[in-house]
Order: sequence, then C-alpha cells, then structure tokens
Amino acid sequence: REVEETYIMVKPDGVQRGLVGEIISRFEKKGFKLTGLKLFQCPKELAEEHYKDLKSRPFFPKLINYITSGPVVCMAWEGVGVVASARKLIGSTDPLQAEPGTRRVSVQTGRNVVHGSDSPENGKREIGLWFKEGDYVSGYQLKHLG
Ligand code: DAT
Ligand code: MG
Repeated sequence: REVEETYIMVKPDGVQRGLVGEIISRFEKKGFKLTGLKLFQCPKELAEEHYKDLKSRPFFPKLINYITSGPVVCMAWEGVGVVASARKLIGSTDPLQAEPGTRRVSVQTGRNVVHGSDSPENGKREIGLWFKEGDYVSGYQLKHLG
C-alpha cells in the first residue's frame, strides 16, 4: 500500500457535540500525519462543489444547508492506506452520533457526522478544494514515523 492523503471534515453536528478532539486523537494514535487543520465557516459555493456528485439527489439542498449551518473542522491526513483506515476510524463514531432529536436528515438515515474521502483521488481533489497554500503543509517529518 502507498502513502495517500485524505480529507476529513467534522461536520457542524460533530463540532457542536464536541467530537473534534476524539477524531483527531484517533488519527494521531494510528500514527497518521496531520497536514491541514482549521475551523471554517463554509460558503455555499464550496459546499456545492464538494458535494457536486450528489447535485441531482433530492436531499442535496438540505445537505448544503446543513454543511453551511455552522463551523466545520477541516483536516488533511497523510499516511499508508489512510483513506480506507479513515473510513473505519470515523465510522466507529456512530454510537456517539445516534442521539435522537437531531435536525440532521443524514443522521436520521444513519450517515456519519464526519466526512472522509472515499478514494485517494478524491482525497487530493478535496484537499485542493478546502485548503489554500499556507494552511496545508505536507513537507515535514514526524519523528515517530522515522
Ligand atoms: P458518505 O458521507 O458516507 O461519503 P455520500 O458521499 O454518499 O456518503 O453522501 C454524502 C453526504 O450526503 C452524507 O454524509 C449525508 C448525505 N446523504 C447521503 N445520502 C443521503 C440520503 N439518502 N438522505 C439524506 N442525506 C444523505
Ligand atoms: Mg462521500
């Protein structure tokens, strides 16, 4: 397996529920390298570009409203097999998310409150969308990775 990059985003519900530290911790414990991190109020245009493959779906307007309803936490992580590992790491937060009374459609249909890229190609694409030069830094070494 190869060194990949993935885009991870704690959505507004996850920020509200205080899941940010837990998510970061899981990636750090796995030894992945943090290459981007910020709290961000997403403009509508960026949300639409990020989810453009879902544009024709009936829930698209709700999804865009939701993702722009409050700040998200954007992260980029690098590592061997990080795309597939990330989907497992963020999937395992499900029990925390399954609280009743949420306004969020996607939670009601069992979707997660953390986004993770579904392929290395989309990882690169999404990191390019969400980060600008200066808030994405991959050219440094982590001592524990040797
Ligand atoms: P994932 O978030 O697992 O990558 P996706 O890319 O298919 O799933 O969808 C992106 C987001 O769109 C998802 O996190 C929540 C929303 N969504 C997807 N399918 C939905 C549905 N059937 N009803 C409501 N929201 C949905
Ligand atoms: Mg997806």
